[in-house]
Amino acid sequence: MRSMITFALHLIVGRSVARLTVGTSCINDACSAARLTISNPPVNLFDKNVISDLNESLIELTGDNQTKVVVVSSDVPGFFGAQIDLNILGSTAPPGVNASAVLETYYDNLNLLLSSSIIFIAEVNGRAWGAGDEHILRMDMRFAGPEAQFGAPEAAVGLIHVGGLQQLTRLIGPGLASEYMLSAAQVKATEAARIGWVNSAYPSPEALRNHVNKLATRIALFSFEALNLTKQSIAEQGPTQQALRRDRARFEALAMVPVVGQRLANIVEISKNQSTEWELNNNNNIVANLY
Ligand SMILES: *[C@@H]1O[C@H](CO)[C@@H](O)[C@H](O)[C@H]1NC(C)=O
Ligand SMILES: *[C@@H]1O[C@H](CO)[C@@H](O)[C@H](O)[C@H]1NC(C)=O
Ligand SMILES: *[C@@H]1O[C@H](CO)[C@@H](O)[C@H](O)[C@H]1NC(C)=O
Ligand SMILES: *[C@@H]1O[C@H](CO)[C@@H](O)[C@H](O)[C@H]1NC(C)=O
Ligand SMILES: CC(=O)N[C@H]1CO[C@H](CO)[C@@H](O)[C@@H]1O
Repeated sequence: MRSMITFALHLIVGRSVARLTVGTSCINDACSAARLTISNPPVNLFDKNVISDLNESLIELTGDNQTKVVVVSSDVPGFFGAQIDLNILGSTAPPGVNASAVLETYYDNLNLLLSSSIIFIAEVNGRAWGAGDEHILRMDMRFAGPEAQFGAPEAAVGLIHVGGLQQLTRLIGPGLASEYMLSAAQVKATEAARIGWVNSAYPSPEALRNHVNKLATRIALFSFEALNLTKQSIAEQGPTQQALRRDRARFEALAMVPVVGQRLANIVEISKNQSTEWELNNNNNIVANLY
């Protein structure tokens, strides 16, 4: 049913056909406020399909001269977005998959969220671990529902929260960012709202959606130019592209360490290839099972 509605909206606004893992729909009549829905059950793993569908969707929306605001959400219960598919990072990439090309697209997407003139709003009512958290941190605003949890598992793997580390540090400050990232903590919605990881938290999914839709619709009343230049100016307070390049170099150096590769392979194995049961409590499971 949902995909039929999405498809009908595509026809109405002349958008291209829905992709496998990322759906597009309109929030207001003009479709200047739109929604991207990530749909890669069971855990919204950032696998090669999500990464390439997101890339296409972001490029299409940025170039359409119509979309001003995009809400990004999930239709997978319990998850906004899990980690990256660890098979891509480790030595277990399936045959025919060019892991380094997938990773390049992953970083392109993180950069597009910052450089696009579109205002991105994360609507999070599920777990945002690793890659999921890196994406929301690069959006312009974040809001949480009762099922939301946030966390950077990377330190427990032997890596860094590459695409989100600098943003999180600016949002919540170096002391709290150190505490949460260095301990690979799992942070609930109300705590995330209290410290500024998200703007605010809502007691029900309906209240969350109502707030986000109203906000997106109101922002979409205003001119492209004012929205874009406000975003560009705010970005001057944020980390530079060079900062991400330096963090990528740090990440890649750590990923080459043999014990890290071993740990990635261990996690793929004992998590039964990142199963739902494992991912529900990902960070705590890594700590409990590997240390
Ligand atoms: C958007 O506007 C630019 C500049 O006016 C134009 O070059 C481009 O073709 C437009 N794109 C679409 C999809 O209409
Ligand atoms: C894999 O992707 C990288 C980066 O995009 C590219 O440089 C390389 O040529 C690709 N390798 C193959 C075998 O296609
Ligand atoms: C947004 O503003 C930047 C300047 O800060 C400009 O380079 C870019 O072309 C603008 N984008 C749009 C879509 O107007
Ligand atoms: C593990 O999961 C990934 C991502 O869903 C999938 O591409 C891969 O085929 C799976 N590997 C095995 C051995 O099941
Ligand atoms: C694989 C793919 O489509 N990559 C694209 C992702 O987005 C960037 C723009 O930032 C394009 O240059 C890539 O071609």
